[in-house]
Amino acid sequence: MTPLVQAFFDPATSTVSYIVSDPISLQAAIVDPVLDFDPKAARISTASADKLLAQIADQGLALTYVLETHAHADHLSAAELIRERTGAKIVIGAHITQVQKTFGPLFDADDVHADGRAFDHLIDEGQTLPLGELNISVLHTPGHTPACVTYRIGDAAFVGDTLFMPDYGTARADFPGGDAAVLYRSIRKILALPPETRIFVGHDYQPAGRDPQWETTVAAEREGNVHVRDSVGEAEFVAMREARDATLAAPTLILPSLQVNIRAGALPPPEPSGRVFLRLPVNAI
Ligand SMILES: N[C@@H](CCC(=O)N[C@@H](CS)C(=O)NCC(=O)O)C(=O)O
Ligand SMILES: [Fe+2]
Repeated sequence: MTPLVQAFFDPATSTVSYIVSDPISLQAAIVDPVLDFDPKAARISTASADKLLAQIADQGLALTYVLETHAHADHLSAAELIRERTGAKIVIGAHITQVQKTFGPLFDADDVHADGRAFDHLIDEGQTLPLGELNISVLHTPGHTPACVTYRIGDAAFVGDTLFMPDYGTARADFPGGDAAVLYRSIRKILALPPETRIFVGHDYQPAGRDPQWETTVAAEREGNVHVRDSVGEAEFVAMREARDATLAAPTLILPSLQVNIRAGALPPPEPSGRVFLRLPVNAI
């Protein structure tokens, strides 16, 4: 029950996207694809998504799903682009409705319905989807955002922004709907999986300038994660996380990202002129 996992690191946002496939049936899913965005020129490009799709085509894989671990606040999602190009279905945690409810009004995004209809499958803990001979199962792992999920496929777990590599620690918990204690409990749930479970993280911020890394195990995280190794209790974690979050600036792309990602990676509808705008609400976050 071992899927093939191929990782793609985006240095601009430190995001790791994945192609995960069943070696028998060649059914594949993409996890957390990036839509490239240059904020200086408000220019979108598709090099990162093109690379994923070229790899899928080269390897003769059949893409069935785009799996979103959460509504990202630091990069735009290429889910909609990939759905348009391939017909793949977009999957996200069911609590995305809460995130849409928070951020739709912030952007006066009247086209965003807070019922998740922009996505194809809203999934929650305990639900599964088939991936060839393998199963995609879901853990609800909130804390970084209310809708964060972890996807388990065979011996692999795609944990999004919960824990990162052992030498970096964990995700921030200060976005709207985030909660450090809730994050701690979600991480403990992940770390209760079998110790040999392969963990694939959603970002790597390359501590001390080391090369990017994205794969570890439950055992290695329990033994050595600098924020949540087994000896760290909830109160200690929450104090550390809240103190650290108080020092963090907003992600560079938070405003462009959220308004696109609550639309499953679609841009806002065009204005009567035909031009498409992203909105920057002033003093709103
Ligand atoms: N400097 C980055 C920060 C992005 C960021 O805040 N990332 C979130 C995940 S979406 C996080 O958990 N960061 C942990 C940290 O910065 O310690 C940016 O501007 O994009
Ligand atoms: Fe995130």
